[in-house]
Amino acid sequence: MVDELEKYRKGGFVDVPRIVKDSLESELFPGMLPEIESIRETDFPLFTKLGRVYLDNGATTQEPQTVKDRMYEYRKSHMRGSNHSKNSSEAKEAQEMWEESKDKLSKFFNAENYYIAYTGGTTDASNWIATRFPLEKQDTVLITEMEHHSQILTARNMAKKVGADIGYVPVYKNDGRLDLDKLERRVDELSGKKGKVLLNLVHASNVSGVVNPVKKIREIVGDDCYIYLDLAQSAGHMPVDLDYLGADFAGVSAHKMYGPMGIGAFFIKKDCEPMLKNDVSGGGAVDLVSKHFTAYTKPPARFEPGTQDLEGAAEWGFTLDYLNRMGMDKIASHDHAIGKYFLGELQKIDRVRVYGPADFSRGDRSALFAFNIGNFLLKNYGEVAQKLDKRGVSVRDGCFCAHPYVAKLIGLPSIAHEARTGLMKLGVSGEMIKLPGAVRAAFAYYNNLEDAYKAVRAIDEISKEF
Ligand code: ALA
Repeated sequence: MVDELEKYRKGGFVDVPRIVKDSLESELFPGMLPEIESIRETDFPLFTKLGRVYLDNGATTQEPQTVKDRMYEYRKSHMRGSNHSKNSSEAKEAQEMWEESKDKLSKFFNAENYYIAYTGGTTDASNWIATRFPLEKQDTVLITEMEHHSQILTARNMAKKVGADIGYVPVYKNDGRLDLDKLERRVDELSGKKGKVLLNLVHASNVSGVVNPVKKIREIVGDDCYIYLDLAQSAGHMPVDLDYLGADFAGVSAHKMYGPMGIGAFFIKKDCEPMLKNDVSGGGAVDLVSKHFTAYTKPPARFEPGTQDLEGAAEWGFTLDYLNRMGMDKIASHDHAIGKYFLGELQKIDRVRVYGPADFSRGDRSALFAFNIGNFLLKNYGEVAQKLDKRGVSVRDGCFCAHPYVAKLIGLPSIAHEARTGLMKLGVSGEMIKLPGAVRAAFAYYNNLEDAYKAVRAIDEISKEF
């Protein structure tokens, strides 16, 4: 395929407009969705109408028109009901929809051995594990260096409350992959110690695109270590089989998988449910309350106090129907095909440095790419993102809510990062203190080859301006 593609190289870049004109996309980029143009026309007409190349899919994704329409019809034809009322027709109907949506989630993630509680999103789910996990002084929370702040801060908060230890599992600075040997050593050391171990683990990184080998990690850490898995960046891009991966707990957001904003889910392996505390509570989570006693209700209701986002759940259910029709395998292949092409071209642009694995050969990379133009100390990422936006390309720039990981990937010594953070905590500010970041382009199944091509050409042009 590579050789074939080389025939279409013109002025240093693969001549995508010619390939498209000759309808050779599927032949030259195996794995691409053959129906991509009709998907865009039916479900994402705004891309063409507004002339946007949307590559900020790591931050949030776009919702298909089919899902929006279905939700609109649902709202038009249904009266609202609450999850607390039992006998009104509206409440019954709303609760049926809610159960149906949960059922769809359970099937989608192969999570029949899990309880599912709705949350506000992945950050909310990280906070849930941090408030409900029965951490004690003799326990340890392990956090990988590639975690999002929602995983780091919540873990630190929970550990601080009881005086438990925190440990970091290092990543390799060249490609951002997790150091599995060090993880194994760390867990071995802890096995002689009294106390539980909880590992906060991201499935797919929002900075480097590294996809962690969760199943292998489960084997390494053994059954005695609890794993909380952050699915924010993987769920919309690849099939996720929770039962196979073997996580004890997991969190996900609907809006990163083409669904509505403001709703997510928290998965709890049924065996692990009894240990979880009721520190987030309220109406609906109980069977009986007296002035001095509380009889909590059964899971998952005991994890879902208050009036829930029943409409969000319905909409998410419609999204899951849509994704099931598309097929997550096909979505993953498409992401890969476009991502491979984009990465190859990006690497050819002078002075562009891409972080994370340099290719897709090990099957542990997603189509999300953080990069810098020139030395990271230039801190030009904001300007690059603005210039891309002016050319119609949406990306995210900054430190992606993963400061320790970004610092390591760009090559800032850990001591320098600690010193900067310490100074900032003391109120010192200024350009010197600010952590340098990067620009990030993240693909989704609705991006086509031209999107990637336009972004590559724009980045090339911009690179010459610095
Ligand atoms: N964590 C999200 C991102 O990486 C918001 O953009």
